[in-house]
Amino acid sequence: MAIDKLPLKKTIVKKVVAKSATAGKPTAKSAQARVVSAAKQPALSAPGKAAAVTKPVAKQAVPKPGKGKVSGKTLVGIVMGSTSDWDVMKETAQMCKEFGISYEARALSAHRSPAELEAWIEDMEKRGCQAFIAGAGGAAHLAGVVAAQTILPTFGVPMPSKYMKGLDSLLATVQMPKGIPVPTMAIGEAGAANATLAVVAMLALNDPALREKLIAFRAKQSEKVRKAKLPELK
Ligand code: RP5
Repeated sequence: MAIDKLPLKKTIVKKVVAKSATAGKPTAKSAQARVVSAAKQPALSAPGKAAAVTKPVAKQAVPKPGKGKVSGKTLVGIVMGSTSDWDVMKETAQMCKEFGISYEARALSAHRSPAELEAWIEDMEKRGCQAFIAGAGGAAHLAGVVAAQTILPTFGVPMPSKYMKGLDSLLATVQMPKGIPVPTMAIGEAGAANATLAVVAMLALNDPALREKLIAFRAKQSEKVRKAKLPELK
């Protein structure tokens, strides 16, 4: 249902970050995700229930289906226009895993499966989602379409594309009309990882444990740079 048609109580205006959901110890269960083939996507099941899972096109290992929850909430909705985006978008999921944040990853297209996308967004809101990350390539409308249907922060990740090297994806994602913002990341893996880091920073505002994790992450990163040595000349 489009957000302008929702009665106010159905939107998530008053939802706050669930401290308990992100402050707990990360477990293997906490970061499991679903990746569902857009092409083989069945009609979405009832809210809260997982749709049937099919094999992604990409050859790399994909997290086991289901159970992408901590304390009953799925905090981050990761969506991509095609399973072919997973190779890049798995960086978002990986970063969620690193911070112990629950997520659900889906392949749903703004163009090829708009009804399923809309239903998923609504379902995610009901399940306590706090932010969406959307990655798509080419005429990349996905992040904008997600942002148009929710008031939750929605971050865009432009996918590299075959002929225009992701410039098309970047412009399509970032050039949003006034009123529906899509904070847009860099093209590719760095953008995918940074999208999650942006969500982490947002959630950390109300979650001291997550804030500490983010500070530790930055410190570790700085230390790595400090210790880095350039190779000697031969
Ligand atoms: C976009 O078209 C997807 O996000 C993907 O980046 C691109 C190509 O999709 P496939 O043809 O590989 O499914 O919608």
